Amino acid sequence: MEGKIVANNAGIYTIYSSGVNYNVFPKGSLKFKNKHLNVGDDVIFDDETLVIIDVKDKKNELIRPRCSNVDQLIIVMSVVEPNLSEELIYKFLTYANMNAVPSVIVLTKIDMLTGLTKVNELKSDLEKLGIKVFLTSNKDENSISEIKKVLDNKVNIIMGQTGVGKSSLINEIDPSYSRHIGEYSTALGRGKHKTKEVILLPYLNGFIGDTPGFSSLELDIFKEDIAHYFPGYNDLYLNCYFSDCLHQNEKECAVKKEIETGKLSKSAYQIYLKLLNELPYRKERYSK
Ligand SMILES: Nc1nc2c(ncn2[C@@H]2O[C@H](COP(=O)(O)OP(=O)(O)OP(=O)(O)O)[C@@H](O)[C@H]2O)c(=O)[nH]1
Ligand SMILES: [Mg+2]
Ligand SMILES: [Zn+2]
Repeated sequence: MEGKIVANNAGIYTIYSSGVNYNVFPKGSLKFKNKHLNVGDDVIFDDETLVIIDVKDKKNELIRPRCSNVDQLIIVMSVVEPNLSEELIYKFLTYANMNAVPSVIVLTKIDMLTGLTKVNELKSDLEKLGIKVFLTSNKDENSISEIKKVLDNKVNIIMGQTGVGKSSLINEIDPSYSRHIGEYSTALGRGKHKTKEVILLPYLNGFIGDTPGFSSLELDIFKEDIAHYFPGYNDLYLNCYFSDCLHQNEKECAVKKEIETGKLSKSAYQIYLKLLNELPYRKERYSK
């Protein structure tokens, strides 16, 4: 039979197939073939002996959150607790572009913010790049129904820092998922890592993936990646004079040209420069 791995509990995989969940083990020979398994993998399994026989080729594979065959990333960020970080949003979007996975942004806890000017500016900057941005909060039925519209028939993976409200959002989409909700610790300045594992929940011919929160420092992104995959900059480097242009002070830079003519946002470029400054070189890191 064919099915999709929707959870992994200490090496026992839950496979979802035609509306039924099976708890199965991988067959020993899978390991010899050097095929590892992630949540999201499509597999062939025996529903009588309950073993996984083979794993199909992966369309893509994310390291964080660890999962395969992702159709869409739902990047969740709260406007407070933890505070909105434009840098982090652009970093997550870069990560989505690096993996060639389409993404949308969901900004949560709007109920806790007075004054939406900054948030709306960010929204409009991102929408100019064709990125959908949703502003939401618990019990805000209008925004939740707008979010639902982009989820069907896809494997949607929710990603974001701990405590931003990923599991809460999933419960708003369908309360029967009954995901455990953590709390935000003002003392720690972050959430408490309530969700520990990636799990796929069936949703309208597709899935929604709840995932553990992680810090942006855990993402392997380097200067070279940001120059190629920063939102709006994709492929522009091909028109820069230097093939390894970092779009700073190099001559005949295609990105700088678009910023001068107003095609690309100046404020996003400031974030780009900040990220570029913080991130290490991919080359240096591996030559150590
Ligand atoms: N005021 C307000 N609080 C929210 C909202 N969404 C989530 N919260 C609160 O934020 C805290 C964290 O929520 P979770 O849903 O557990 O966050 P998470 O992103 O799943 O966190 P991890 O599982 O640790 O990665 C809880 O105290 C929620 O009640 C919201 O829209 N408004
Ligand atoms: Mg959670
Ligand atoms: Zn350039």
